Amino acid sequence: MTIFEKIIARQTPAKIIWEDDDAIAFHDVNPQAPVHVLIVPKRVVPRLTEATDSDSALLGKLLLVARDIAKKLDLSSGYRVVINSGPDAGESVPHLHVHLLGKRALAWPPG
Ligand code: DGP
Repeated sequence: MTIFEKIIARQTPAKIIWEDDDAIAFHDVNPQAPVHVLIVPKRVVPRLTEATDSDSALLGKLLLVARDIAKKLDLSSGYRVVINSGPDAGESVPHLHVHLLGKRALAWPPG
């Protein structure tokens, strides 16, 4: 069980800000910006590389949830949405998730 499955099952606490049958969103425990939210599908897809065409609705939903949370948290001056897939990207939890970062200027290119 990944840490995110434990959060979904309420076995590990998290600051949950949104949830429905398909996904959950909570604040990252190690925030890289004043707002750093993770949007996580409840069904385990380990990483984007392993997503299939049948996951298209779920993947689209994660982005639209990011849009809605950005609005709710007033990220009106901009925000970044990130998916780390695999070791070179720094993926540390093998359960697909979308990072939503905002409330500060974010450098480009990323490190
Ligand atoms: P990634 O490196 O893309 O796999 O991102 C994993 C993120 O998960 C990382 O930013 C830290 C966060 N994280 C890890 N463990 C926990 C936890 O127990 N609670 C919360 N809220 N976030 C966690």
